[in-house]
Amino acid sequence: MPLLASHEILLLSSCLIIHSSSHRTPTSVAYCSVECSLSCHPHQRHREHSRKNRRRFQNPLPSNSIMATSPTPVDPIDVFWHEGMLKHETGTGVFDSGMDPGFLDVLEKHPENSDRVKNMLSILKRGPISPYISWHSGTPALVPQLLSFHTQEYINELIEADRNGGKMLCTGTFLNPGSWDAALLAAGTTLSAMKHVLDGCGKIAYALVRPPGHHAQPTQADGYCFLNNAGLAVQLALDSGCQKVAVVDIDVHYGNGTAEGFYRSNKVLTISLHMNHGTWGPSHPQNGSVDELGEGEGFGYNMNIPLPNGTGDRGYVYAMTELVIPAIEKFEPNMIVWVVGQDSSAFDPNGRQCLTMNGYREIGQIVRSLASRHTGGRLLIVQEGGYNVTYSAYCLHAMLEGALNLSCPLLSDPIAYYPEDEAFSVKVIESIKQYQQDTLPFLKGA
Ligand SMILES: *[C@@H]1O[C@H](CO)[C@@H](O)[C@H](O)[C@H]1NC(C)=O
Ligand SMILES: *[C@@H]1O[C@H](CO)[C@@H](O)[C@H](O)[C@H]1NC(C)=O
Ligand SMILES: *[C@@H]1O[C@H](CO)[C@@H](O)[C@H](O)[C@H]1NC(C)=O
Ligand SMILES: *[C@@H]1O[C@H](CO)[C@@H](O)[C@H](O)[C@H]1NC(C)=O
Ligand SMILES: CC(=O)N[C@H]1CO[C@H](CO)[C@@H](O)[C@@H]1O
Ligand SMILES: [Zn+2]
Repeated sequence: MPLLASHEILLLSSCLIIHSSSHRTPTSVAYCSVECSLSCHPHQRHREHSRKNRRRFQNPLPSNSIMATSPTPVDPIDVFWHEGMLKHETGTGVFDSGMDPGFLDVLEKHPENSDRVKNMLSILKRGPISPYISWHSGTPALVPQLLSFHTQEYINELIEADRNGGKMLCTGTFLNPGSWDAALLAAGTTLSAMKHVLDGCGKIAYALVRPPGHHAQPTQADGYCFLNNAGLAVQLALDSGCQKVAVVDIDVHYGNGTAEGFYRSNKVLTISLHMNHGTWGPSHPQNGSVDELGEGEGFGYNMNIPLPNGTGDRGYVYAMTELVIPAIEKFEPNMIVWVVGQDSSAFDPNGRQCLTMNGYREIGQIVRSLASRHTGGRLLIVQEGGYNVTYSAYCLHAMLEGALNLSCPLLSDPIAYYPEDEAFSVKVIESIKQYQQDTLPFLKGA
């Protein structure tokens, strides 16, 4: 059965809006500069910035293109990227093992390869969402910046592994020549994106980065991750005066590294929705189960939401509505970090969660509205996993559409979806809810 052409644009007649040509002339061409203060409050500068960009959105595509347009002009998403991150080579072998058994003629690429990110990049550059994207270049992190999350000992270990020409740090996690520079770029690019938002230069920033980060713990690498990009950004927000930061991680795997980094903190609410995969050995001792709640002052501020296989769009939206929204409302963060992996999609080789573009779009809308209510709209999005080279890009597109709160989809889903076992996931989510309400001090009586 032929699939829809990749460039095919969903045309919904109810979504065709003809813009009036009236719009305000930009009053300033200044982008963010030193004038932007490092504060945790929405900044005037942002309004000028978005007004400038609005002009472009009035007529985003050549006149021979047909597209569904948003009724109101929207603020852009500021995407931070650097092509040096493509230089992290993860090799080939049996799945992610790096092993050649000798009897296979065709060895596949490691799932965390640069192709996946090339497609994410190109769908944002050349796809129908491109008019809503504003591009920024990332820069490498400096070693002292890494010490806000990682120990000096661990960083020294990585530097030495790089100096010695590379090392497998744990199963599937290869630091090869070029990897360390890419990892520094991923961390630095995420920090730049967070700084952009903190400085009031934009509201929604997306760090399109690899190698991923959410499994990297303060003292060890894990699950294709070396440096915890999101964790470093959270720490930057705290160091810049944000009192409370919420992390919502929808990668299909438990964001154990980020959880571990803030396990004893009540300033960071880490929430992770993931497949109930359990622990996977010495590099990932955490099970991601509901009873891993944080410790000391941080008790109750790590919420794990392990979801059954095949949870799907409606199950995820139910979990967001029943568990994530009420927790964020109670916590009242000043900043939200949305940690995204498209490996929770229906077609991912590393996951079994069956989300489709529709589900990602809806989750994006929910996260956007949480940011609108609590953080003055400020949101940092950080890229993690997502290993189906085609569908991950489409799902990223849908996520960002949700975050932009576009009224109509700009792309239809090119592949069909699996049926979901909604009744089962609802039961599981209800039991997690009961458990959290009985156990988490800040949620009691919610
Ligand atoms: C994970 O679960 C196993 C089996 O139930 C248990 O032995 C182990 O202590 C758990 N790990 C953590 C970090 O809770
Ligand atoms: C999910 O899949 C895993 C691996 O295929 C299996 O071990 C587990 O029992 C499944 N869980 C549920 C709830 O179906
Ligand atoms: C999203 O768009 C809808 C419809 O245009 C609007 O009612 C809603 O307030 C918007 N939400 C946010 C968070 O901007
Ligand atoms: C991505 O999903 C499609 C559709 O199921 C499948 O044909 C393709 O093999 C998948 N690719 C990867 C890398 O998993
Ligand atoms: C909560 C939890 O499982 N923490 C573990 C995270 O990983 C580190 C390093 O292996 C362990 O020391 C923690 O106990
Ligand atoms: Zn993942």
